[in-house]
Amino acid sequence: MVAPGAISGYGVILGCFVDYRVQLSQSKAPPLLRVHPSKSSNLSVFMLRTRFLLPVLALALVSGALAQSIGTPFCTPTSNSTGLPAALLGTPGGGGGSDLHLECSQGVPGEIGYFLVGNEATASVAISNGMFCLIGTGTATFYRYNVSGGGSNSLGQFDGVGVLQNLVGTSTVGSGFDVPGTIPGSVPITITSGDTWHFQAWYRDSPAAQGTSNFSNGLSVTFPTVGPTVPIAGMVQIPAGTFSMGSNAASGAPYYGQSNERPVHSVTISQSFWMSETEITQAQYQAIMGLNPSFYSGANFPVEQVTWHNARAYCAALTAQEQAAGNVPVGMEYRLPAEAEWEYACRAGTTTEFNVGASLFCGQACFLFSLHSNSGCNSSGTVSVGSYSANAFGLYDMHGNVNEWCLDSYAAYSPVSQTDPFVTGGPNRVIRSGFWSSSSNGCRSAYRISHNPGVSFASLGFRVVLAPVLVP
Ligand SMILES: [Ca+2]
Repeated sequence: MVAPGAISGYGVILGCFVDYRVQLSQSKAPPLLRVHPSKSSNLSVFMLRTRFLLPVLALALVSGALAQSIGTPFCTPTSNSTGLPAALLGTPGGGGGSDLHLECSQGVPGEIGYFLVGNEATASVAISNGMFCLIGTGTATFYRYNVSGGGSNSLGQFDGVGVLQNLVGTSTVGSGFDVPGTIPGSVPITITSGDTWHFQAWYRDSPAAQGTSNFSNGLSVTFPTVGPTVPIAGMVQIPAGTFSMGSNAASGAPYYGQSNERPVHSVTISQSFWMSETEITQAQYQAIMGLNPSFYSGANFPVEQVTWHNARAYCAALTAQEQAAGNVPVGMEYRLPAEAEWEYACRAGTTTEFNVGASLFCGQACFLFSLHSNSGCNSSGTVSVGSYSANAFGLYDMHGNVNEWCLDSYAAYSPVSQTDPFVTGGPNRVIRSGFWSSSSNGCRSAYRISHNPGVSFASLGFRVVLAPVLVP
């Protein structure tokens, strides 16, 4: 949330209005606001008496847009030269980070204007021909939104029917303004769930008379707490829990346990997370990244021939997409699974070598050879994801089909019990699952290999989790 910080009054308030005087003097246009700190208007007296507190950036993280209502009007506007008061309305949507779209209608056609945001609503203060309603008390602060997004003096303009819209057309907004998730200012403020902000539109009227200022009504908007997370389709919620990571399987047939799976150690996954129920498909990858690098082609086949970097780029793009839709909880992201998350999810409560029991037979996964039946499985490449039964968490192909990148660097295990382990700093990245040409041994829940993150194979894909942010 916002906390008061350094004190600086005039910079804030003058930043809102004096910019335009400068701009207009350059263009030989009349002044916009007939106020100045050295003159005794209501505003200047107020400014001389009041110290505005600049807010400092809150540490709270906000991810995604905040769906919200249209706000509550306050502050009676005065009529302009058209005989009408400018009307500020808010609507949800528009794609801005705050999910608030502002429109100001009934302004004066051809005149310039912009939107203001402040942290306090107040009784009207007469300025020129209008009523300014964001001054508040001594701790109030307010900022201007640059309507066209084209610089510090980006003004909007009222069109032929008096609707404030972009002046230079640099925004994708046809009319009105999508409020971003960040309040401008020398120290930008992120709009946070539960915040209330107050909006007003300023505009010029009667240029023939050297310009007068007017204002719309005010609009108070409370941005509600973000609702329940809505993961993308195909995500399965994995509960928090504790499990034994690794394997003590003997080194001989049919398991061929590897020394790097020892010592078995206790791991706690402290927080519930979501995991994609299948490997990321080629259709999913194509939709986000616009290309399909796979060797075995099929929309519902797993994407492969992706490097660890490619997989991370997919996750970043997916996160950005879903954050924009307001579907990513605070402190979470779409990313590759940590190795511990992967094995925990694969086991789904089992302690056997496979999540289907002590053995893996043909017909239970996409792999090449079962050491438990000593038979080949006629596997010659990847298959559609989800072709075999899911584990107890509802996850498919945790054994076989394609190998799967994890987020971690590869390292030897420690016997120490750990919570949310995550390894960084090594040259190679962990790979899990086994693939279409693996023996059953290579598909075991604890089986782990690693590779340079820059390699890609037709055996290697990934799945994603929606989980707490980790920085590899
Ligand atoms: Ca797999």
